[in-house]
Amino acid sequence: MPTLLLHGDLGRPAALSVADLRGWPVHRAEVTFDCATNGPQHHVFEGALLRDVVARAHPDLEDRRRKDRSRFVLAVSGGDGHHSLLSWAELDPDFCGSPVLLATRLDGEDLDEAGCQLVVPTDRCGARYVSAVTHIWFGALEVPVLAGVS
Ligand SMILES: Nc1nc2c(c(=O)[nH]1)N[C@H]1C(S)=C(S)[C@@H](COP(=O)(O)O)O[C@H]1N2
Ligand SMILES: [Mo]
Repeated sequence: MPTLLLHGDLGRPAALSVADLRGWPVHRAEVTFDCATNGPQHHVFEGALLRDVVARAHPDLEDRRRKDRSRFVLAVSGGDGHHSLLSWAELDPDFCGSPVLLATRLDGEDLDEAGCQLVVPTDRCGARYVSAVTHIWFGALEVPVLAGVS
């Protein structure tokens, strides 16, 4: 069964199957997104809120001011090498509070065989609806300190 690896600046990184993702409250999203090649797509997704899944992995966000939380990002990878980025602020209720899902069901069919799918209901286009998610990296933007550059 496919699993996704949730890793990065987390106290408790996790390998999660689609069945594991059913351990969070289920949210539903009925969405229409545009695909550059196939036109408008209409789907019903059910699954866990990505922010709930990340919260249980002990992200390095505790006691951080909003301003300090605003530099965290999530990189979501599909098994075929398709990658998309989200900012933590998109998910954080103090900012956009977008109900981004890790879907366990698509149009009434379980995704256990295929792997979970990222659902960004606020997106107009389908590019970030990453299917067969294998990795999610969570972490903060760091500015490199380069010797000799000021
Ligand atoms: N893993 C993976 N997910 C992906 C893509 C991809 O190439 N690989 N394409 C994206 C794009 S561009 C669109 S429009 C939607 C299409 O979703 P659909 O096939 O369910 O209509 O999937 C998205 N998710
Ligand atoms: Mo697309």
